[in-house]
Amino acid sequence: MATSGKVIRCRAAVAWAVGKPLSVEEVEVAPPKAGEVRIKIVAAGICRTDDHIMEGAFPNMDYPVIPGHEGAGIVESVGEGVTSVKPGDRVIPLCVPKCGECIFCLNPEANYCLKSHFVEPQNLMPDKTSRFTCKGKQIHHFLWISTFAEYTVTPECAVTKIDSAAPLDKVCLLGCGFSTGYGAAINTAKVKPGSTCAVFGLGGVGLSVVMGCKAAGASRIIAIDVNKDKFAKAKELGATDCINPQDFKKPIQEVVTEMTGHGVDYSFEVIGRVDTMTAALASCNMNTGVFVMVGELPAGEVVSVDPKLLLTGRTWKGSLLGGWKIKDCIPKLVSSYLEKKFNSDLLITHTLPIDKVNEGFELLRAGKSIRTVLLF
Ligand code: CND
Ligand code: ZN
Ligand code: ZN
Repeated sequence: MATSGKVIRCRAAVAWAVGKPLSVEEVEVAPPKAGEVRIKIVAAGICRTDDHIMEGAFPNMDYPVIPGHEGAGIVESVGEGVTSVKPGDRVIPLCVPKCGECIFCLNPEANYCLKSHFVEPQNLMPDKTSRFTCKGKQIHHFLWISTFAEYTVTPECAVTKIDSAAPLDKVCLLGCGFSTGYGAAINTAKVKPGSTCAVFGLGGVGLSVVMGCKAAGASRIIAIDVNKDKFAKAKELGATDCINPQDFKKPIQEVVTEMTGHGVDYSFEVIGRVDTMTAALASCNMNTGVFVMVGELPAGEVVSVDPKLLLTGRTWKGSLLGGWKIKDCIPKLVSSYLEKKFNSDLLITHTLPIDKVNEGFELLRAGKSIRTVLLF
């Protein structure tokens, strides 16, 4: 391509400091170095995790930074030695990479590679430099993929090729929200047919958990949110009961336990709060109940629990990116999307140009959107 090997000037949403709205700027994006890929991002979804950056709640974050970890695009150019993608390929950047060599990449049961952010911060490329500059300043990467940029650079291990027929403005959700929620039910909880589930939080990720529980054959799916405007969509996607904790005097875990006799088989927290994590844990049955934590607590916050809750047999699990081995699984999920095995389009409530990125975050905070897709 004509731009190959050159610096590209383009738009990106930059978080200059904690507590400031994003600012859409012209940035310079350097060509990919060896082992790296430069991607023209076509569409990016807004996930709550990006909001944590602006709040200063995301662990190990350096500023200024370009957020965004859900997106889809087309490879513009590749650095030396890159073999798995070539210019023109449609791709999804991966917020959990696959180095392919670490003990967890080699373990079929694990998906969190040792090159991932919580192990080794990904604010810079693996060679500890950045490909982004703006107004003469170095701008940091986020999770190695920074999808809120018209062009971004990722290591090859953080990008995967998808079917060229995939509509990028739709399958961008498979980069995080949909895959995270759907996989939490299918891979992490391993929901069984005929079982009962409770899902706390009905945002883009929580509603994807509802879809996963339904696809796995759950007979009862209790959807819980303080925003009753989320209930219609939850029912459409498979929830059998929708409840608002604010409508009850007693704690919501008691309500769920009474509704089901002894608590659900599987509970999920998809909000990122201490109180709802404890409530979700206590909502699954004391013997075989499985609680899956998907929501992310602000950096430094801790949950304290009565160990008796676990002593009787409950299991507390965490799930990142739905437990998928993401480099291999995303292309398969895209194929399933194209075969209409699930309809993640139902999660997209708004589409905005990148210049209106802050409007997208306001819609999310106000509980008016599920997923907003930003278009470049
Ligand atoms: P979003 O903000 O869209 O959804 C959260 C939902 O929770 C909203 O519908 C709220 O109304 C609801 N809610 C808020 N407070 C309460 C409460 N006290 N009781 C009941 N419901 C409440 O967020 P999202 O769906 O984009 O993300 C959800 C969480 O998942 C968030 O913590 C995000 O950081 C995390 C996440 C995890 C992962 C992963 O890999 N584990 C990946 N991406 C995002
Ligand atoms: Zn690895
Ligand atoms: Zn996310």
